[in-house]
Amino acid sequence: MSLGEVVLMGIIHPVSRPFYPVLSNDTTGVKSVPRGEIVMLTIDEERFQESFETYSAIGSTNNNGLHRLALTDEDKHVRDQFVADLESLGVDIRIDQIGNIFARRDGQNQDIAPILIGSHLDSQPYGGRYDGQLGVLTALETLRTLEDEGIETKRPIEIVNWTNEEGSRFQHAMLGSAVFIEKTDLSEALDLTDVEGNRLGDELTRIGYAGTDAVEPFDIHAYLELHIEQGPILEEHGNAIGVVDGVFGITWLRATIHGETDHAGPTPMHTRRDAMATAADAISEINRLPNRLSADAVSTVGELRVEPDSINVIPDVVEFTVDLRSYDDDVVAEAIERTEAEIVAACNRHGTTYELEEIWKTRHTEFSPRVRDAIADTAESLDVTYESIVSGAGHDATNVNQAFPAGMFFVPSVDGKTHNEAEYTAWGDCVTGANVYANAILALAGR
Ligand code: HGY
Ligand code: MN
Ligand code: MN
Repeated sequence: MSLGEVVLMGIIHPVSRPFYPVLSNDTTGVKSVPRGEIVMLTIDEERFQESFETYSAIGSTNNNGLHRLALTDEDKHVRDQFVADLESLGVDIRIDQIGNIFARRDGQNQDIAPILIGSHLDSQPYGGRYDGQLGVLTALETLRTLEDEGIETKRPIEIVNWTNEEGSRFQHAMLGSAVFIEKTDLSEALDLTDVEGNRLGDELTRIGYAGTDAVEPFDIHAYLELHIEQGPILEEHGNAIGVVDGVFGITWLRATIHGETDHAGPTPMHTRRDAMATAADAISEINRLPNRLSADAVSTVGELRVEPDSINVIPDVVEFTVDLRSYDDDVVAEAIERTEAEIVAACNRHGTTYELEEIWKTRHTEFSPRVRDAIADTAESLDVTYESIVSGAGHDATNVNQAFPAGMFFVPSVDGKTHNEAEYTAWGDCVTGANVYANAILALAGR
């Protein structure tokens, strides 16, 4: 029975007053819900806010952001907090070999595929408090609310914190979920190193999250992730949530330009083989590329490394990364070709050479209509305004959707700001999102 039917049959509480579960007076402790009665869950706002503040204090920066790179001590501390919260819920916790933390809340029928809920707790170097964290805490609050109401859903519910969603310290992004669906090889992932040469597998061991559970995709009935929009649309349109149709395709490249060191003084300009001047030319052209490709195409050069990095030496090696995205995979393919053409042209001008490596590629994804409908039906039954939206940011749901029916919805980001300590979502929007999420999970899990 889809939520739509249940909404028609059930009692719908006007959103103006707090809605509360309509439960039978069954005294067995686990209250069962009479057939045909719709149960509208209301999360515990105080507890939700308290958790948000507790988690935000772990790895917090002076500007109210988060510095919680994957597998650092800060990530360990927030993982420990998450595990402690799961333990007090009495759910069955598992940690897999890439450090994904799962926990399972039993359903009436243990043999049918669970609903998977969650997001990520790692952050960008100077990121915001909502990216990823809000999704994990919304999922945690959903389990807590189901517990409060003594609701035993038909399906089991699994909650997850994915390892290294951001891909900032260890490239590539959405790593834990990619290993989970066997898109990225576990041993390759464990051998990834950060700029200081720390190996991912060793860091998992160091922080105590090198799980022993095999990384293998268990059957999932539906995955639902709540995330901040990380863009300006919902705020501009005044809608409370964005039901995500799909996510951009993304490709990450690493370019290395080779020139020749020489003295900054006596070396005439026309004899130089300047790797920095080459990179500068190429980067400014790469930045102009998207306008010539499509309305949604974007390109970003986020990392730059220079050798020998000395003020009076012409650089001989310059390395930079390129992040290319569009909802149209052909546009991304075109952007890759044109990026390489710009690098070749710049090398020809400066007498330098280059290497270009593809670090990561993920095609665009379109989410499950069934999950999208469950979100939209729930928003309608709660009288919450919503619109369809596409995500330029990558998410773990992209990977899960390649193996199981997945979906996402967004809550607004003030000024669209994100990957920035100023990232902010009004608390009322967080609570609205959490109520929609809890009820959509209840609808998907059935009772
Ligand atoms: O790269 C992304 O879009 C995400 O923040 N990992
Ligand atoms: Mn995120
Ligand atoms: Mn992010």
